[in-house]
Amino acid sequence: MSPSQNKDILVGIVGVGLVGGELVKQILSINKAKNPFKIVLLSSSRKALYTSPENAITDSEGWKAKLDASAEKAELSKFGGYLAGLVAQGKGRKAVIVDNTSSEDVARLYPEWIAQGLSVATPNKKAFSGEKKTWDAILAASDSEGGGRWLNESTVGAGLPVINTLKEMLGSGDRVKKIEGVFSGTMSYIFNNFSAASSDAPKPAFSEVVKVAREKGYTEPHPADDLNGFDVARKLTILARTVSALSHSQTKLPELESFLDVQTQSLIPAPLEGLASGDEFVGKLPGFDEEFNKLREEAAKEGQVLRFVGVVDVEAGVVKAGLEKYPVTHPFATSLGGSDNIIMFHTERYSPRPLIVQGAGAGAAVTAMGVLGDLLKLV
Ligand SMILES: NC(=O)c1ccc[n+]([C@@H]2O[C@H](COP(=O)([O-])OP(=O)(O)OC[C@H]3O[C@@H](n4cnc5c(N)ncnc54)[C@H](OP(=O)(O)O)[C@@H]3O)[C@@H](O)[C@H]2O)c1
Ligand SMILES: *[C@@H]1O[C@H](CO)[C@@H](O)[C@H](O)[C@H]1NC(C)=O
Ligand SMILES: *[C@@H]1O[C@H](CO)[C@@H](O)[C@H](O)[C@H]1NC(C)=O
Ligand SMILES: CC(=O)N[C@H]1CO[C@H](CO)[C@@H](O)[C@@H]1O
Repeated sequence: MSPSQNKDILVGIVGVGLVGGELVKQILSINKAKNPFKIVLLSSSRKALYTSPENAITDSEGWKAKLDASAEKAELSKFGGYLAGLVAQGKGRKAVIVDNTSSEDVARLYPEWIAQGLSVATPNKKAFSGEKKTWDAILAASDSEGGGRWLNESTVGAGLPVINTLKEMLGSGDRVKKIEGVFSGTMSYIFNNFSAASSDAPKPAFSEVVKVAREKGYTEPHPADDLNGFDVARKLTILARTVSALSHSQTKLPELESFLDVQTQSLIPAPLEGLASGDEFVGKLPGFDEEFNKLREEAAKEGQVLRFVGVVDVEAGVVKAGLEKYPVTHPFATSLGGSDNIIMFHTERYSPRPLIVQGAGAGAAVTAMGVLGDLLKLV
């Protein structure tokens, strides 16, 4: 056995669609002589494909047909044991499971996987922003003898360096005062269009902007799933927990039992709350355009725009998501295009001018990059 074989990192990918597929492609594009990754498990919600490390997936096109033709059902409970078994057979081997689903069922298995010595890398926010007891179980499993690591960079801002930036600031003793940003690509698109910085820009109705965003595939099929603010609340929970966990001294931040503890302003008009159909929702939204118009006009009179932002105010001990006003000259007003994310870190060192991270916060290529960046930390 060559020494390099001992450094194998076995990869299992649960959920192979756009980004999962893109991740396979990015892993296989690493120079063979230097590539430590061996893809030995792929799974959709229906089927699974298991291979030995010797027969790991190497064909960035052919795997789809192989997975479709596989006779194995996707049984989540088997994945951990399969990978742990392979790790036990090769000295120095490691294994990581990539969860590319938005499934709560998959997230629930992280503590078990990590306790088995497997690492978990994922853009799925559910486990880290859900019930505190799940997150505590992940921490405990990772701290236990032989426990694996958990990697969460792509849960906030997809491939943008957000969590890593935060970790390095806190680890080196900087004190974070406040993090504020536009964390939802959908909300970014909607308000960049609805409330543009330039006074010459058209002033479309709110319902029209939402309708167009939906047609372009920027919103969930039911726009209320974006307008409820929960996606932002989940991302803020992950940031707030990370600040609390890694700050050198105790912070005033609340202990969030789950993302539901974040003060979140929903943009769903109360009478449309709970409508089951996305079409019906979009059909009735024009009835509420006047309210949004008024907010835009008030802001414009003050030389401001509207943005849906998330704030982790460490000094005030507040975590909140909602509609805020920013001057037309502010980066949140001027530098966002399309569905960009932007995140400002106000810290003791980055003061008075904050550190700013900005760019595409969604999309297959950048999200897969965020995950692969995490995998490279295991090498
Ligand atoms: N897309 C982005 O730009 C982006 C950016 C940042 C973060 N994220 C996060 O990435 C995750 C996935 O994104 P998404 O919204 O595209 O999710 P999605 O549409 O629900 O895709 C889920 C994928 O996982 C598979 N799957 C679902 N449940 C499963 C289960 N129980 N066992 C095995 N496989 C299962 C599905 O299989 P089938 O194909 O068989 O249905 C599908 O391949 C989410 O957590 C999302 O929040 C996405
Ligand atoms: C808003 O979107 C519409 C439709 O796509 C487009 O014509 C318009 O230029 C956009 N406005 C701004 C300010 O981006
Ligand atoms: C994200 O991962 C880092 C380790 O890479 C960890 O310190 C931090 O607590 C994690 N945050 C959450 C919310 O899981
Ligand atoms: C983050 C990620 O990888 N998301 C992808 C997971 O798989 C589904 C399809 O099965 C894609 O649509 C997502 O983009």
